Amino acid sequence: MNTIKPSEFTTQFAADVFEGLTSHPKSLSSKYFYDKKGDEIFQEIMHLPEYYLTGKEFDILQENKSALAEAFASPSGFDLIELGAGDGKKTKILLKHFTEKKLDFTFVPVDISHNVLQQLASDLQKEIPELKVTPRQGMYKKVLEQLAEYQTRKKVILFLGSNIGNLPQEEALNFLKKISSSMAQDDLFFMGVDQKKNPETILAAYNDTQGVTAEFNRNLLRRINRELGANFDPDAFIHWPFYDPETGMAKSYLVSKKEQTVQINSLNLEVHFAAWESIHTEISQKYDDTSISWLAREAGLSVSESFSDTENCFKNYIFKK
Ligand code: AVJ
Repeated sequence: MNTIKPSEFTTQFAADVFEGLTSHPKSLSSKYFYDKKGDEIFQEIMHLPEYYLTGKEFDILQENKSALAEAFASPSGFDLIELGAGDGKKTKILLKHFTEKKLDFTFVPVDISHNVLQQLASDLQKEIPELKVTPRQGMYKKVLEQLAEYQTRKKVILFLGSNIGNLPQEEALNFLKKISSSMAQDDLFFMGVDQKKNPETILAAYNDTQGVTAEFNRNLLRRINRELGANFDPDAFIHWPFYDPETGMAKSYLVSKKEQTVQINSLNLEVHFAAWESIHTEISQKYDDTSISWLAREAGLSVSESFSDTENCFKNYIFKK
């Protein structure tokens, strides 16, 4: 039936979808959630009452902006490099405060999407005209390597929103090692991490009552329909998130409500689903101080300061070498 070899696929997306849906158990990567439609749904998620992460981190930044200004500032100035800048809503708290305090710094938003960067740069130009912005388009890894080479002054790397949670432990560690190796002695890494907490609270964040997160998950099937000419019926799959308090792992699945076969034309592939067969789509790992310190140590970093809300719902850590 399939005459196309994975190595012949024209995009990474096509190759990964083929790989994921011909594996047992089936899986798809959450990094493919974020097409144009997915970006929009994620914006909606960030405003949901159940999705506490965004609001908590916003409050932590607001509450601690002076302490952060103090920790980041340097006599010869610094570059504030944000990985996965998005719309910069949370970062603007810091950018505004640092600008008011007349800190000498340049904001370097890094994103894979040209559009996102363009939008952000023009937004910032309007909102904070005095701010120096130097966007960098590309993959984090590449950009980090380039920045390490051309470095002339202190770097502060931001990675907000608990995006680290989407990486399985080994990849999270490799990511931190990559960060660490791009850092010079005085550089800092500032990361937001969702914390272990009441399992009910975590589960609700990934299973909102309006079904927005369910649509976010199903959008992956719609994207495969759009981009790879498939005929998934998204409503034939249920959104199934669950949280394991032992590992701190929130996992999301799409579960086939019935036995069915789906055609993916561009992959020349037929995918068979048994009734109640799953596709694993996302990990949102929750951490605590112990697991974060361990990861940091393994990566050659240490926690120099941490900031949290009163319930330790979410934490932002400053790491140094
Ligand atoms: C953007 C990766 C932090 O895992 O909480 C939100 C993505 N998925 N709802 C998360 C997401 C379902 C989010 N991150």
